[in-house]
Amino acid sequence: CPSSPKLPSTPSEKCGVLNVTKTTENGKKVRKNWASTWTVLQGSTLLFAKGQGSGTSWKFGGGQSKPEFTVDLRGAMVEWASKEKSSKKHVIELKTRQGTELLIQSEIDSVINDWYRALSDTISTHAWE
Ligand code: I3S
Repeated sequence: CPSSPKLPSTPSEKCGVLNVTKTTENGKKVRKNWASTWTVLQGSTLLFAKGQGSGTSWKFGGGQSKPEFTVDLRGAMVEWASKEKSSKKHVIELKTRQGTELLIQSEIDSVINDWYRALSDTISTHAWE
């Protein structure tokens, strides 16, 4: 991952472009807004940065750019989303302890399976923190 040279890298570090939408924020339902999103797993934190299409805004960690949104995976839950949650294929549902719910999707089977595994592993690793 080229993202964040300043932060220590951990074995679980992973990054890539995924389709992401919030569905709930602090326990309140919000309207879906799927966006192609640069996603980085760092320790027990998941960081998101929406792109602006040109590709130049993908990276954070260099200069002043900041992740648009971060999620604390400690105590979170991850599962495959039911058909009611989305009509898309390969959708992961992520619920945080802070009451944020996200859907994370990729058209590519292997990509989303790897993320599912990485998120599940991270959540189990940090379960008692
Ligand atoms: O769960 P929903 O309401 O069927 O989700 C769809 C909507 O968010 C839709 O946007 P509008 O709010 O403008 O109708 C999105 O374009 C769809 O992608 C959402 O459904 P999927 O099944 O793709 O998650």
